[in-house]
Amino acid sequence: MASYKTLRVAAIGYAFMGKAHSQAWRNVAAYFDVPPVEQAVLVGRNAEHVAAAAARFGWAESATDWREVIQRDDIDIIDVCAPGNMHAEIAIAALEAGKHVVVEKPIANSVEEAERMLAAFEAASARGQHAIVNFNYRRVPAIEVARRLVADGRLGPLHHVRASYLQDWLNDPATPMSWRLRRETAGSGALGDLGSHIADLVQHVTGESIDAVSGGVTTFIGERPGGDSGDGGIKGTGGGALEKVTVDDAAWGTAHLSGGAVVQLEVTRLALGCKNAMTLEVYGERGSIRFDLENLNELWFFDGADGAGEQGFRRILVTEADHPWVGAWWPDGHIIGWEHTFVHQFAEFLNSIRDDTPSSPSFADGLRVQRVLAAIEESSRRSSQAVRVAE
Ligand code: SOE
Repeated sequence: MASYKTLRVAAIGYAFMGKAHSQAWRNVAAYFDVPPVEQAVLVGRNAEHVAAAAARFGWAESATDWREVIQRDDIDIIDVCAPGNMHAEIAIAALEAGKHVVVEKPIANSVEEAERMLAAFEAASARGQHAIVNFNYRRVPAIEVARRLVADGRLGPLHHVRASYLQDWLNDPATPMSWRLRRETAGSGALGDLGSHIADLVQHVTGESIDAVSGGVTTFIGERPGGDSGDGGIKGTGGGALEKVTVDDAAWGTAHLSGGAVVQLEVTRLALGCKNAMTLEVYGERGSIRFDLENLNELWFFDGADGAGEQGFRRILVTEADHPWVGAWWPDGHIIGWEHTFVHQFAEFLNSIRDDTPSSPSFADGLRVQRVLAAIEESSRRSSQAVRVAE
C-alpha cells in the first residue's frame, strides 16, 4: 500500500467518551491497515486532570484551550468528545480551520445546530476534508452482517422493525445530577443519548428513512442531588442540594419507514436490570433478524427459505475472520467487545480520508437523526399526534 502521511489527532474531552476514543486511537493502526495515526494532544479544562489523563491514555501532550489547538498546523483531526452543547461550536471552528472532524453522538443538541454543522461540512468537503458522527454501533460486526442480509434481499420487503435501548443507571433517585441531566448541556435525556443510536441504526440497517413518528417523552425523577460526578456523568458521589432534572428519562415512538414498515422505538435509563440492552429486530416477508447488544457477538436469523420442518431462528456467531472487521483481531471464535466498535469506526474513517471516499456516519446522517428526535419531542408536545420528519 502506498505510504500516507501520519494523521495527528487532538481529542477534546477526556471523561467517559474521551477514554473510549483514546483506546481506539491507540489501537487502530496496530490492528488495521490504515494511515499512521498519532495521539498528539488531549484537551480539557483542568490542566492537572487533563495532563494526568493524557499520560494515562497515551497522548503526547495535553492542553486547556481547544481554540488554540484547532489552529495548530501539526493537527489533522479534531475529535470532539465534549458534552453536546459544545459540538457545533468546536466542530464548525475545526472544519473552518481545515481539520477533519469526529463528533461523538448525537451530532448536536438541536436541529438548527446540526444544520449549521452540515453546512460547514459541505464547505469543508469541497476542500477535501472529512467528518463523521460517531454512531459506533454501526461498527458492531453483527449489525453489519444484519445490514448486509437486508441489503441482499434476504429479508424481502420489511414489515416490522423494533428497536429499544434500555439502561438502568438513573433508576436510583440518589444518582446525582450531571451534564447529561441538564437540557442546556445535553439537549435531551434518554431521547438524544440512546434514541439517537437506535434512530440511526434503524435507518442504517434497513437503508430506509423514518418518515413520520408519533411518540412521547417523560421524566420519572424530577429532582436529583447536585454535586456532579467527575466521570462523564455516569457515576458520582452527589450529595448536594436537590436540583431540577430538565431532560427526559424515557422516550418512545411509533414510526413509519419510507418503504412502509412500522417501527417501534423505546429508550430509557430507568429499566432496572437492563445494563446496556439495545435490541434491534427486523421482520420481513422472507426472513427476520434479532440483535441484542448485551450479546453483541451473536446475530439471530430466521430464513423463511429453510424447509418447513427445519425453520427456526438460528444463532450466527459473528466471530469469524470472514465477518466484517473481525479478522483484524483474534483467531476465529474469539469474541470482541464494546470498545472494539470505536476502533472499527476510526479504521473506516482513516481509510475514507486516505482514499478520499465518503465518510460515514456522515453529518447528513447526524442531522437526519436529529430531525427524528425533534419530531418525537414535537409529537410529545402535541399529545402524541404523528409528526412528519422534516426533509
Ligand atoms: C450512556 O447512556 C451511554 O454511555 C451512551 O452515552 C453511549 O452512547 C452508549 O454507547 C452507552 O451508554
